Amino acid sequence: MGVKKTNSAKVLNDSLYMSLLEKMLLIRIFEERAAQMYGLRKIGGFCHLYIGEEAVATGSIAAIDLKKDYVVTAYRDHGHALACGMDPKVLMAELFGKITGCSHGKGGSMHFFDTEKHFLGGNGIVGAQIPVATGVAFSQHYKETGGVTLVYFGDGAIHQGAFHESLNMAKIWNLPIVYICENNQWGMGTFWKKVSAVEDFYKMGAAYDIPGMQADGMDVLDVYEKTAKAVDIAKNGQPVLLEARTYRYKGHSMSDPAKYRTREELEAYKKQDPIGRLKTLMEEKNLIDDKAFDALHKKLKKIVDAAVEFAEKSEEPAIHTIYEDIYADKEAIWQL
Ligand SMILES: Cc1ncc(C[n+]2csc(CCOP(=O)(O)OP(=O)(O)O)c2C)c(N)n1
Repeated sequence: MGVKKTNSAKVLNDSLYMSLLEKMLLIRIFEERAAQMYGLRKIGGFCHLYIGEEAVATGSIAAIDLKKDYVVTAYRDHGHALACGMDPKVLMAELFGKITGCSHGKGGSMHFFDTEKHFLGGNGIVGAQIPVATGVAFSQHYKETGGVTLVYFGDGAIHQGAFHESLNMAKIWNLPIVYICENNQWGMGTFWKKVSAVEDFYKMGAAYDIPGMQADGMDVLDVYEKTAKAVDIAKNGQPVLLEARTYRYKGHSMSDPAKYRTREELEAYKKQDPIGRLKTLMEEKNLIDDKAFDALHKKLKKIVDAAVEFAEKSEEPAIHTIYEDIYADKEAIWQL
């Protein structure tokens, strides 16, 4: 067995391959089930699936230490929440709008959140999570916790002023943060090259003297290694911009039939499927075979089945709780 060292304390070894495969497969099965439940109208509101992009959250979050590091993302947040170790039951219940959900059933798909797991959402406003995460990194720096923050955003969000203002502040304050652009190539129905002055997003940090890196977002091992390097740099007070080139298989949200792209384009990316690629590599290393993969699939499917059952059986939040959990200060404006 070859052990590949990174600059970080973490190393790529056999058990890490297995845990990366397991995590990506859990995200895939969880989301396929969520799509099915959406079709049955068990889930309402917006629901953005991460299918195809699993390697980005899985590889990058595996490279950090969630005892002190933090994760902040946008509305396409199911994969990041699961990669941070959130319970699929609590997440499915949130999708179902039940009281047992992580946001008491009042946040839904876009507002997964768990402070204990160091997962700070789940944000619906495009780009708004970037300054929030910059603030989290400021706190880590100020309190000298030794932690870093990973913040994720899309190719659509990178052109927001909030991104540029955040990078400038992160640089002048030497913040421990890695800005991760999940370039899935489509901002709703707009192809990224139509709206971007640059073709390589990782270069956009240069204006703020922030180093950039690029990862193959369909390759979980590449994402892992690049993130580990970026985190080592960020820990020394140098923010980093990491672009992960990836692809979403489904429409922007459940209501989008994705007619703006060709079947050929989609099929080309499916051939590079991150789960299939890791499985093939693990087969070559004799770490897995079809039988073991099927057993793993079965085990994870049971976890997701249990999550659906839990969500089905849970209660809806009582109507009188409608104004709770809105403000940090319990004295909400309507009560004054
Ligand atoms: C400030 C703001 N503008 C517009 C929207 C509507 N909107 C939601 S998602 C989206 C596209 C964002 O694309 P991208 O950043 O590439 O992320 P992806 O959905 O591909 O993950 C838009 C325009 C919004 N939620 N917030």
